[in-house]
Amino acid sequence: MQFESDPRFVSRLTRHTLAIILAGGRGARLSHLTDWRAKPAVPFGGKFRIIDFPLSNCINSGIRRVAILTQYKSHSLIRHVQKGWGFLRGEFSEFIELIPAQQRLQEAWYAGTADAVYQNLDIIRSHEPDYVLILAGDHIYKMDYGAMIAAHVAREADMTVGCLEVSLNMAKAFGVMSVDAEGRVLQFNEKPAHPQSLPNNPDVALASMGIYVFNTQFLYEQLSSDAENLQSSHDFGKDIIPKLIQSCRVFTYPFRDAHSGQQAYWRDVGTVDAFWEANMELISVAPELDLYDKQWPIWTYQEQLPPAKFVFEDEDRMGMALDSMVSGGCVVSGAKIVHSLLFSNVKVNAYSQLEDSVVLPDVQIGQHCRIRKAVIDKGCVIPDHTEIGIDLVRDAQRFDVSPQGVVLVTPDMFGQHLHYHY
Ligand code: ADQ
Ligand code: ADP
Repeated sequence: MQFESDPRFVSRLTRHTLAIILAGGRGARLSHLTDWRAKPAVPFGGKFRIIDFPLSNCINSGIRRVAILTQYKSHSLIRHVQKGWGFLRGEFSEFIELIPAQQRLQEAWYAGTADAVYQNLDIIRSHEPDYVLILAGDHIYKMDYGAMIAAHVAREADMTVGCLEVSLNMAKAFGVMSVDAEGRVLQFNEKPAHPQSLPNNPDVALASMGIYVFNTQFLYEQLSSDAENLQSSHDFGKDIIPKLIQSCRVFTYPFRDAHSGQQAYWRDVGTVDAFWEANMELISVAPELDLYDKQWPIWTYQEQLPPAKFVFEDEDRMGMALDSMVSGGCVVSGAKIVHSLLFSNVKVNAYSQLEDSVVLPDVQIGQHCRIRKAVIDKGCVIPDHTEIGIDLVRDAQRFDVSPQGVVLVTPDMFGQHLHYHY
């Protein structure tokens, strides 16, 4: 095998790969969390934004040429990437480049995901990569893309699709595949009404992660031919892959943990419930997603902030946090935080109680507030005596209550859209 005869095999592949992160989608199911920002810019895990995960995966995998395609409400995404991800060295041909939709080939914004890549083919060409790795900007996972590209090359594939096993009832939201014994894709159905299960397990389907490795020349040919097809919606899942599998070598790459061989952690925090749950999971004793792993650090932009502070005012006002994660710049003054995740710069004032909640950066919570099972968006100023998550019927009149009873509160709901922090 090439791996054994040439120990530099994988690093040579990653060095000749250009990653393209599709970061233009709104993520409408995240409700008001994506009213003013693209889904990849949504804060996650106390100090990150979702895009930090695919970006960190690229850097940790040795892929140092990355283009980020943006479209929907990209201001805070662009600002974050510019502030936090400018450390690569142009002299070594390393870059993380932001490419907004700009009607470069036609007088239209990006149509589907394939069109977003097609409209930038000349930029891709100018970098002369051997492989193009197409990624979604909106999933939480830690993955070594080098192993996926190596598998692609070892099988002499034209295209490789990262895949996961998902339960059959979830599969409707994915591209669903069937494969032969070697993992070659035989069928691909984008978001099928009746997903096909695995032959050996009727409860499970093989789903696309929406991440792809292409041989560069092959990608040019496919996108150019798709662009001429007036019937096409120019989407990888809907148009390109189903057509390719007839005549080309398209393989799956199962995303497994390198040590255990089990399916690895991967979350699409696409709904308020999933977002709340994935953040809450991080608080548990040994979460599946290890943010403390020095082998695979997640990078981000972070403000220089003082340590979190817990102020004991008197016996009735003991500032404390139990079973929680609290980021820098927070001040919990005579308030009680239980099983919650506070992002940077959150201030919680006396006699307030917070439980099972996720509080995004720059939030101020007044005195005597009771907050349960909530997601509080960045920049909210919560007035004294506010109750959230106690009476869901009343909450539904002014906030957003999810199917599983998570209350989402944004600055707009308090008429506070001018309180913006930079
Ligand atoms: P979806 O997630 O539904 O399915 P889509 O909405 O096209 O696919 O988004 C894919 C990625 O592209 C996201 O990161 C999104 O932000 C971005 N994006 C969408 N439109 C864009 C545009 N016009 N410009 C730039 N970026 C854009 C896909 C696959 C499925 C697979 C799932 C896995 O189509 O087959 O199962 O991902 O989540
Ligand atoms: P993030 O919370 O992702 O950091 P920002 O606070 O920077 O986002 O907001 C993202 C963008 O949306 C900014 O350009 C901001 O001015 C704009 N924005 C946010 N809320 C509103 C609003 N209510 N009305 C108009 N623009 C808004």
